Formats: sequence, structure tokens, C-alpha cells
Amino acid sequence: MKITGARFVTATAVPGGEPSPGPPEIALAGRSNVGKSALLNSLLGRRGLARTSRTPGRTRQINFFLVNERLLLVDLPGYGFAVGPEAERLAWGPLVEGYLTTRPTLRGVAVLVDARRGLEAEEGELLEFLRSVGRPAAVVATKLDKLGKTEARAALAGLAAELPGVPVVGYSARTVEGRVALWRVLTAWL
Ligand SMILES: Nc1nc2c(ncn2[C@@H]2O[C@H](COP(=O)(O)OP(=O)(O)OP(=O)(O)O)[C@@H](O)[C@H]2O)c(=O)[nH]1
Ligand SMILES: [Mg+2]
Repeated sequence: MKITGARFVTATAVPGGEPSPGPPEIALAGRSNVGKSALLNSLLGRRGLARTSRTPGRTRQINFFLVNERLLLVDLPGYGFAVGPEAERLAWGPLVEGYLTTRPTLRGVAVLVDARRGLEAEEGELLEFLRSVGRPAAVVATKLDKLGKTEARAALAGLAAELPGVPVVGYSARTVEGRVALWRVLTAWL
């Protein structure tokens, strides 16, 4: 997709603080530090639009970005970084699960998975949750540049085998590998 405009619209840390439903939305979900914000910047070709960090837990709000005046890309806070998984789940739950469940304009969710780690319990639970609420999902294997060609191919084949019927795309925000393929999957939801 050719990006002619991309800007931050608003952020919310509380359920109900989302902007009024407008253009169709696509959300980026996944554990903290998996590369959601970096992927959003790289998809849009705008360095620094969404804040990235080495420190997990950088994004604590739901952030809305308007693309080409006709699509909202939504950067979600990551899960799995707090010391107490229980406390983390409680904080993440109402905000993100509420958004994923009720947002009327949400068309699909890209679930990011570190290509080196593959699917863990949380990713499985998130995908099952999305299925249960009827949201289309795709899996994006991030940081592909950290794997060699053979390992990368094996990682992607492994994910595809585990997830029949779910599109799987390999991605690197560093080399921008996967950008065209991922846009193709995302725009098919619009
Ligand atoms: N090598 C490499 N590093 C990446 C890639 N994507 C992200 N990173 C790095 O991984 C770290 C985390 O990236 P973020 O985009 O901030 O991760 P996030 O998922 O938004 O994290 P939270 O906001 O904490 O949920 C940063 O240091 C990024 O530079 C990638 O494709 N390749
Ligand atoms: Mg982030």
C-alpha cells in the first residue's frame, strides 16, 4: 500500500476512551517487546511515529494512527511483561479484551510472535480468544532478520503447520522483509 499520510490520532489507557468509531481498524497485538510499534512504523515508513523501546512495556495505552485518511492502525499494549502475571492480566484484560471484543470498526488483528520463540501459551490463548469473538486474525513472525534463511523458513513452516487457516507472514522491521505480503493480508480485511 502506498502511504500518503500517517498520523497519531489519540491514545487511551481506559476502556471507553477510544475515539468514536470511524474508518475500519486493524490492531497489532502480541507480547511486550515482540516488535508491534516497530512493525507499525515500518509498515507506514514513518520512523518514530509509534514509540519503540528495548524495555518491555513501552506501549501502555491503545494508540490509534490514521493512515491515508481511511484506515486506523491500532498499536496495543503488550502482555506478559509485569512481574506478577496475575496483576498484568488484570490490567491488560479490561482495556485490551474490551477493545477486541466490542470495537465495532475492528476488522482484523495481527498477532505478532517472535520468530525465534514461536507460539507460546499466551499466543495460543489470544488466537483462541479472537476466534471466540469472531475476529479475523493473522500471525506475523517478527524479527526475522535475527534468524538465518534456513531457520527462518523452518520457523514460518512450523507456524503455518500449527495454525491451519490462519495467514502467517514473516517480517523484519529492520530489513522491511514481509511488508508487501503483510499489507496484502491486512488490506484483504478492509
Ligand atoms: N532486529 C530487529 N529488532 C526489532 C525488530 N522489531 C523490533 N525490534 C526491536 O525490538 C525492541 C522492541 O520493539 P517494540 O516495537 O518497541 O516492541 P513492542 O511490541 O511495541 O513492545 P511494547 O510496547 O512494550 O509492548 C526494540 O528494541 C526494537 O528495535 C526487527 O524486526 N528486527
Ligand atoms: Mg509498543
